[in-house]
Amino acid sequence: MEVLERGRRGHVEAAVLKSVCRACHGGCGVLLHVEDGRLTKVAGDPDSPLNRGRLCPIGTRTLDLVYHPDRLKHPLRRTGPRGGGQWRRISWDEALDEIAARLTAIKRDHGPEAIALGTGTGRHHIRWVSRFGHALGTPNWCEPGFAQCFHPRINTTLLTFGDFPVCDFTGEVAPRCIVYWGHNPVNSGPDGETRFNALDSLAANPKVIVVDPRRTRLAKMADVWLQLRPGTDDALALAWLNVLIEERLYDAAFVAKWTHGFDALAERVRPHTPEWAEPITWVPADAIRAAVRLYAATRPSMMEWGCAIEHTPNCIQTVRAVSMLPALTGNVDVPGGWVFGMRGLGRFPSLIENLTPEASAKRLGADRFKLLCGEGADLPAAHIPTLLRAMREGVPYPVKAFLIFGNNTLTTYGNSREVHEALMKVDLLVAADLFMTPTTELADIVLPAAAWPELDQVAGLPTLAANVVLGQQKSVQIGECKSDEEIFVALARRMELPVGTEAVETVLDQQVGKVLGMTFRQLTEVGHVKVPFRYRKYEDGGFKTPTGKIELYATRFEALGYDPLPYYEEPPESPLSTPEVAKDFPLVLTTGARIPFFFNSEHRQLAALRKAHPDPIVELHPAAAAPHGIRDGDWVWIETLRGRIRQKARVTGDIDPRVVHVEHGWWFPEQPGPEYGVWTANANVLTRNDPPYDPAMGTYHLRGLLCRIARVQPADLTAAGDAR
Ligand SMILES: Nc1nc2c(c(=O)[nH]1)N[C@H]1C(S)=C(S)[C@@H](COP(=O)(O)OP(=O)(O)OC[C@H]3O[C@@H](n4cnc5c(=O)[nH]c(N)nc54)[C@H](O)[C@@H]3O)O[C@H]1N2
Ligand SMILES: Nc1nc2c(c(=O)[nH]1)N[C@H]1C(S)=C(S)[C@@H](COP(=O)(O)OP(=O)(O)OC[C@H]3O[C@@H](n4cnc5c(=O)[nH]c(N)nc54)[C@H](O)[C@@H]3O)O[C@H]1N2
Ligand code: SF4
Ligand SMILES: [Mo]
Repeated sequence: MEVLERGRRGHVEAAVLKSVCRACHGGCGVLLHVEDGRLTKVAGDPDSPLNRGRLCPIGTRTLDLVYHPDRLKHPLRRTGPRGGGQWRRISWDEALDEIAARLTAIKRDHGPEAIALGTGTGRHHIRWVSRFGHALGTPNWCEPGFAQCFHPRINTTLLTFGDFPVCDFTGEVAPRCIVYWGHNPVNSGPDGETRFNALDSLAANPKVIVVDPRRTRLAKMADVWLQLRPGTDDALALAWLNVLIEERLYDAAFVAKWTHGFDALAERVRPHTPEWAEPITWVPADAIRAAVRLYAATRPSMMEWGCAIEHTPNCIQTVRAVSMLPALTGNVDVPGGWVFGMRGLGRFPSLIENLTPEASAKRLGADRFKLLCGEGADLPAAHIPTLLRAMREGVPYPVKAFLIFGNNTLTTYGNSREVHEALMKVDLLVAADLFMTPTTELADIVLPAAAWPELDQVAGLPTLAANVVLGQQKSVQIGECKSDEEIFVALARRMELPVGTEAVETVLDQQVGKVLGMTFRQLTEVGHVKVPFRYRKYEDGGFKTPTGKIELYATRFEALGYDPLPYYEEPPESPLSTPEVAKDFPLVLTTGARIPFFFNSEHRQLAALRKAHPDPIVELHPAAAAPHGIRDGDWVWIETLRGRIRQKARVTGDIDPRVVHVEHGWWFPEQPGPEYGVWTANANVLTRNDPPYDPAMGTYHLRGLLCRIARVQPADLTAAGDAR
């Protein structure tokens, strides 16, 4: 069926529209069926090379999301005290006028940097948040994943490989070996790939190596599973490099021709034998050797790396060390290995040129974390703990306004209690979201955001490499919801900003037109475009680095003042670095392994998904559970130096007896607002956001902390388990 006519607000009355699911980082092609102005079915697009007609549990429940009765449908203004849960419906004009007027006043009285913007991971509008910030003149925007998710991998590889590598799942040759390093794409895709491509690659029966403290489904089918102590990936990766080099298992011809600094790296990793790594990582030296030998002997191979390696304060050097494994084995830009994409989508007009050098220098954290906030960053962002301090204490200067476009700050930033304190301090808090959350409840003005089937966008997948470009199109209008992109344009126009006032479609046309030579609407008609692909692009003119080679010894790191070679650093809170804390908190805590039914803090209100996973689950070994009388299904207190939460026990032999895993993102939409139980089971009550941080990226510590456990007694439950 063709789209006959779009309604005044861009929606359609009846059609089957090609689009792309963005309920997670996105990428699955979909068919949106619309009848009488209502979305009636969302199906996987059989023509999409990224999912071939399939959808995951979350994508499958799209109608439940779009038509959920609790969706925010019109702007709201707080009437009582902040967090008091009293609201009044207002019009968009009133909401935008008030926000525009207050932002203009803050800008005038305190400078544009006193306005900060926040958003969530990989959202359709993520780049529009920084664009709006740059149009406003503020360098301060942030996203909880920037310092600890994906961007450490992006910024590191851009500086040392000259490009960002992704796994070649849609290419000419299937991988013969896949390493899943702190990554579980069976549950978590997509994050640089799509989950269906990742699953399909297993059909060719590759050798599988898993680096994970938990025996996941992938670990169960692995040829080698390395069950490491959380937070010690740097030590383990250095030991891999040691074995590759000492046993001469690397690709000598590739290394000689295409890498820089091999001898310095060899010297650096010489002491880091598997025997050195064993007591640190808890992985037997023999198992490390077996993994490296299998990896080196089986090509082509893919390195599937995940955010687990980015959740410690030695994030960048961990990423560096792991990235060298494909480099030393020549698995770069080859069929079935790591590849550099063709950049099918034009560079996003971020308007960063609107910031003067003086304004950029004020970005919170820019003086310290150059890969996150400064000249080493692909898209610089503010350092979250520094920003929160500016909100709380006015140091180094006050941040007066925080505008959140799609982030449940109280659940996904480290150390939720401090976050709460900061949010309570700002003069103006605005939140755009699909639902009321414990975070939007603290706002002054809440804006109803359009969900992904209700808006126009483009997506380039695999992320950044963009070999497939997909068009996402508005199908229906829900209440008075507006897309975040439209909100930015409306605010920019109202504030009469010098830039950032073009219509959304004009910007999409620019992005699509430059590279694909078509308009955005033409892209949505075809659904997706596959960009012609080439391997071994470095053979024409080398890698895009100062030396033209993959920089094992990173000259640009050195120029920025960081160690050009990877090193090990014990996490700041661990059995080895803080043995005195370990006396009271003897177990190692890791958080946040992904669940297929929820995306971070989302989807807890969708009944079908919640039924599949009703409670937050803490995983612990029978040997850890027994001394506390904890049995499978019991509620368990998990406590760190920051606070305590409770989750329900899964007592399992699939985790090390010394390790506990808790799920992240939990709140309970069914419980009374304004808190919705956010202090009960939220992993970030346990985590920390204080120094030390990664010196280049400012990363704080989410995995590999210290905790203790206890069985929740029936009397505790009546006390509601409040963590505050
Ligand atoms: N369904 C769904 N999909 C998602 C998300 C979601 O919430 N739900 N979130 C999205 C986001 S934001 C991201 S970043 C990705 C994350 O997805 P992934 O990168 O796959 O990361 P996780 O699932 O958090 O963790 C992967 C594995 O790391 C293990 N692990 C825990 N601690 C450590 C450690 O210290 N070292 C190592 N090597 N492994 C460790 C965990 O046991 C887990 O099995 O998923 C994205 N996709
Ligand atoms: N302890 C611990 N903490 C973690 C992690 C961990 O593993 N452990 N993982 C970290 C990582 S890797 C990441 S990336 C972050 C993720 O953090 P975020 O990506 O910020 O995820 P959420 O906080 O769930 O925020 C998403 C919010 O956006 C809303 N939303 C959905 N679609 C839209 C939209 O189109 N527009 C608007 N305006 N709102 C929308 C949702 O309703 C939800 O409230 O969490 C980090 N926090
Ligand atoms: S994997 Fe992501 S993009 Fe694909 S259907 Fe699920 S939520 Fe949508
Ligand atoms: Mo993430």
